[in-house]
Amino acid sequence: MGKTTSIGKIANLLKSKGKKVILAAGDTFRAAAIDQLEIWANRVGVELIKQAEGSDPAAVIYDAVQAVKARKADVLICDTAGRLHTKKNLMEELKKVFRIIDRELPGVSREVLLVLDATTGQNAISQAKTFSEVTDVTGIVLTKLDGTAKGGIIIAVASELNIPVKLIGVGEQIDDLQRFDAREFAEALFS
Ligand SMILES: Nc1nc2c(ncn2[C@@H]2O[C@H](COP(=O)(O)OP(=O)(O)O)[C@@H](O)[C@H]2O)c(=O)[nH]1
Ligand SMILES: [Mg+2]
Repeated sequence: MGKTTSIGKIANLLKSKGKKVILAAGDTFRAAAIDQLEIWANRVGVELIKQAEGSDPAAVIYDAVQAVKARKADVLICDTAGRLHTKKNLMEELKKVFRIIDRELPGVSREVLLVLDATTGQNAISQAKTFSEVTDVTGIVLTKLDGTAKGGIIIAVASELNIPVKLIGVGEQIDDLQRFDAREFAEALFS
């Protein structure tokens, strides 16, 4: 895991590059998830669009898209739930969110980042396979690479999945996010 934390870090990175960022609290499953994203939004200094716990994530995203249009924001980052015990519902939820975005913001460039916890090893890879069956995942954020996890998981993820690792999380702080460069990584390994 590490989705919400990664969103906070990515928002900070984009804001520091002058982008106007809006966050959407699309994980409505738990109130704590909304609060956590709100803390990040305040820390980074970006707007958060949220609704009450239990509301329809697609409705939150709809509101967020309207806010993006009204404020002429550059980037909208949507948090999602990640619970796999309700996989089918989660996938339906995600599809609905994608439909809203397609309809309301046609033609905008869109990234679907899958956040994987490096400490879960092979489990991360099977999770990625499940997700990429239903959604067009454009990149992976591999978190918790600061812990005991070995960089080997990056190689496994990169070789077993056809999805580029774009960012890596190396801690819980706002700056603990790095761009991942496969070539640099390989050179460091073999030099
Ligand atoms: N050490 C470490 N902890 C992380 C990293 N990314 C997230 N975490 C921690 O992992 C926990 C779960 O993260 P969270 O963002 O809430 O995951 P989510 O449930 O997928 O949204 C939190 O305690 C985070 O501080 C990372 O790159 N390194
Ligand atoms: Mg979360």
